Amino acid sequence: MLLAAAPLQIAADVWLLPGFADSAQLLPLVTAIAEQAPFRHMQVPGGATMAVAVTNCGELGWTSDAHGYAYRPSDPLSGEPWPAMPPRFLDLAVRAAAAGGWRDFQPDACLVNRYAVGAGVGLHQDRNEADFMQPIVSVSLGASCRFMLGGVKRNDPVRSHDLHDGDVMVWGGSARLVFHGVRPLRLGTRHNITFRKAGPLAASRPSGPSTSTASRPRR
Ligand code: MD3
Ligand code: FE
Repeated sequence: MLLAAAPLQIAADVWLLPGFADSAQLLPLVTAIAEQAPFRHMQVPGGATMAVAVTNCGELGWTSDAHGYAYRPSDPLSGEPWPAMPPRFLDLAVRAAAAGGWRDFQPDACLVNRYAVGAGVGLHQDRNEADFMQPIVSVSLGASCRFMLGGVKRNDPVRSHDLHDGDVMVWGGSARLVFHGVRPLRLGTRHNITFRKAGPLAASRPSGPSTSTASRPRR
């Protein structure tokens, strides 16, 4: 049994769950994912290469290239589907979202970031997901980092917080589109796992009595 502190609200709709995750259980699963879908440094629009190395598991994976960002069902390096999301990952993500107050989190995408010394990510928003009603859950493993938490406008004031091994962050609602980043790592290696509901909103279904395929209007 892990000793985890009580959830801390660090901003509106942003929760920190200190020590909620167990890196000894999770890091071997990260290693197994990377054996199927290796970490790589993706290009970003404009032509630069990310300092952070990434891979994915789950139905959809976050990708970037010179043309833009996209969630894709398969790994562009291999053409194969991303590795399945380990049940322990899904369980952790759903429990963390619930601890932050989001009761129906259905992540279909899991981005795994790897930071070496000197690697960081500048202020950005996560806005390539289809449904901003769903939160994001992020799990920090390994070396501590300092992350930056801004507001919904790029020039809003930024506050810094430390994230340590096993810390989990959950944010959504009014914080879903806040700018955030990670300062370059000073020491060690850090992994971060983020869980998102990336896929499209469910198609709206007729609410009346069910109709046969034959009588359904065609489009
Ligand atoms: C966002 N990852 O993958 S998650 C990303 O640590 C990403 O690897 C970073 O940004 C990482 O898109 C940051 C940590 C985090 C923490 C609190 C937040 C992101 C946040 C609060 C609001 C919005
Ligand atoms: Fe982000």
